[in-house]
Amino acid sequence: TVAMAQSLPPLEQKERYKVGFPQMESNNPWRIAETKSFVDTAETCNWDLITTDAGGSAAKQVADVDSMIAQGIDVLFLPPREEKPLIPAVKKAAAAGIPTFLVDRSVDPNNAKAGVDYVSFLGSDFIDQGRRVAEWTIENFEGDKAVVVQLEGTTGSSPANDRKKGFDDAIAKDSRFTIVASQTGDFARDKGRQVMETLLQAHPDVDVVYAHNDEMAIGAIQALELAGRKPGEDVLVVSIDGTRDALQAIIDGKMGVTVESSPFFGPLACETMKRYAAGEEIEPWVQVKDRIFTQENAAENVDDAY
Ligand code: GYE
Repeated sequence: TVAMAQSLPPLEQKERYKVGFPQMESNNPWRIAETKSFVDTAETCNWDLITTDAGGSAAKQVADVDSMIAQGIDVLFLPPREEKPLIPAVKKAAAAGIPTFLVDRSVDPNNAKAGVDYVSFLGSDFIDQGRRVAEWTIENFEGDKAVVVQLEGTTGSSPANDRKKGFDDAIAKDSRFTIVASQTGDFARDKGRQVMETLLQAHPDVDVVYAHNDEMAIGAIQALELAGRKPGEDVLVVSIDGTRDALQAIIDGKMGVTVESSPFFGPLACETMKRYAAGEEIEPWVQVKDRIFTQENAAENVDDAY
C-alpha cells in the first residue's frame, strides 16, 4: 500500500456555518476581547457559534474540541494554549473532515503542518514582537549597565517561546544588558506580580523588566511600587499587547513601550474562511501586522483599547 498525502477537508459554500471557538481561558482582557470579537462576528458572518472556556487547562481545551466535533461543527477556529498538547485535537478535527484554522497561537511545526493538518495560522509574528521590544529598549535605555528581568508567558506556548527568542537574540547585541532571571508568569497579572515580588528579593537592583504581555507588566509595576521602586523613573518596564491599562501606564509615565498584539480576530477569521470555501488556496500563515505604542501615540489610542 502507498501512503496517501493527507489533503485538507473542503468547506462547502453556504448561508450559515456552525463554528467552534474553544477559548483557553478568560482571566485577562486580551482573552475577553478576543472572545467578544468572535461573538460579534457571528452576527455579521452568519455563524452559529459555539464557544467554550478551558479555564487555563490544555486537557480541558482538547476535551472542548472533542465535544465540538461531536456537535457537528463545520469549521474550527482554535487558539492552542500550548504548542504540543493540542496537536491531537488538531489531528482529530482533520480526521473528522473539519477544516481548522489556528488563531492567535500556533502548534509545534514539527508535529502538525499548515496546509496538511490545519488550513492556516492566523496571527502575529511573535519573534518580531520580542525583537522590536528589545530594539526600542536599546534605543531608549539611558545608562551604561542594565540588569534585566524577563517575565515569560505560558510555558510551552508559541508566544512565550517566540517572544523570548526574539528579545534574547536582539538584546544580546548590546553588551550593556544582562538578563539575570527569566521566569514564567503564565501571562497573568497576579502571577506576574508574585513572580516579580520573588525576583526582586534576589535582584533588587533591576533596571529593565521585559514582560511577554501587558497583564504581567502591570503586575510587575505593582510589585515594584510595593518595593519602593519608581517604574518609569528608576526602572524601565516594556511589554507586548496594547491593552487599555498598559496604554494608561505609558500615559502615566510608568511603562516605556508595548508592541501591539491584536485580539480582534473575528473579522479576519470570517474573511479567511470565506476565501477557503470559495476554493482559494490559503497561505500557511495569515500574518497580522502590529503597531507599536509609546508616549508619542498612547493617548490617541487609549480610548479604542480594551
Ligand atoms: O499576548 C496574551 C494572551 O496568544 C497572542 O495570549 C496571544 C497572547 C497575548 O493571553 O496576552
